[in-house]
Amino acid sequence: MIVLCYQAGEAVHRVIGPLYEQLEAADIAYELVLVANQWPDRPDPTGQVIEEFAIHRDTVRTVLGEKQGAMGWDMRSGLAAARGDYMVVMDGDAQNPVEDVLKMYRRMRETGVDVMKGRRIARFDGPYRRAISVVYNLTFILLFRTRGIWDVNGKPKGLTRAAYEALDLESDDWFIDAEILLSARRRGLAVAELPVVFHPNDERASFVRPAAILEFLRNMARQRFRRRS
Ligand SMILES: Nc1nc2c(ncn2[C@@H]2O[C@H](COP(=O)(O)OP(=O)(O)OP(=O)(O)O)[C@@H](O)[C@H]2O)c(=O)[nH]1
Ligand SMILES: [Mg+2]
Repeated sequence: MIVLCYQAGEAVHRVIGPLYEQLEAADIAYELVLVANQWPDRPDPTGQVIEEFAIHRDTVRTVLGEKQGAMGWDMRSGLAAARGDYMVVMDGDAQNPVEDVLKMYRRMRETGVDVMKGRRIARFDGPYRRAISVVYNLTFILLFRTRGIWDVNGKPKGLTRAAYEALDLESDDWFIDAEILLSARRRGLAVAELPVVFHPNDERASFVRPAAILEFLRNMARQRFRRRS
């Protein structure tokens, strides 16, 4: 189980505390990988917070490198550090209910799918974010013909180890979510969705600003062009 903790600070306890308790109670062999890579010029206290959490818990490990990319980089560094047969990634900002991690793991085992993603059926992060998401997902379906898949960026994201190895992910930014789905489809892997609820971020404003939207558009165009050539 991998939690992306970048810039979460003390608030990360709201996620890793309950998640650890649930994993301990679940009677499964697990490890919890907490990722808080950081930029050298941007202090982030989260590294220390998760180190203190991990130090007394054998099943908890930290990934605390120097950041060389955005969310995709962090997700890839967490996946690379994880050793389990199933990997489930979630954000450390408490927007997803913690219990969805175990729910996804169990659903993956029951159904035998290779890749699973959260699909936000109820989201409370505001009309602006919802609108951006709808436009993004419609554009995505039109460009890539991914009918049946909605909410590309929904988390948690679950991968079997075999799927992770086959996907050979390379995105360093937000496009990693799209890359997982497109790459899985290209390889004929089974992808399924888990309906989830998405809460507002109480700690900070959305990171999805105009620059992020431009980055999404650039990525989609690049990927689409690559597929054609
Ligand atoms: N924004 C951002 N998030 C990062 C980065 N690296 C890792 N992350 C992780 O990515 C996760 C998702 O980012 P969020 O900005 O919360 O994404 P979101 O919830 O889809 O969108 P907003 O809540 O609208 O910002 C966070 O929990 C971070 O831990 C980074 O460089 N930038
Ligand atoms: Mg968030």
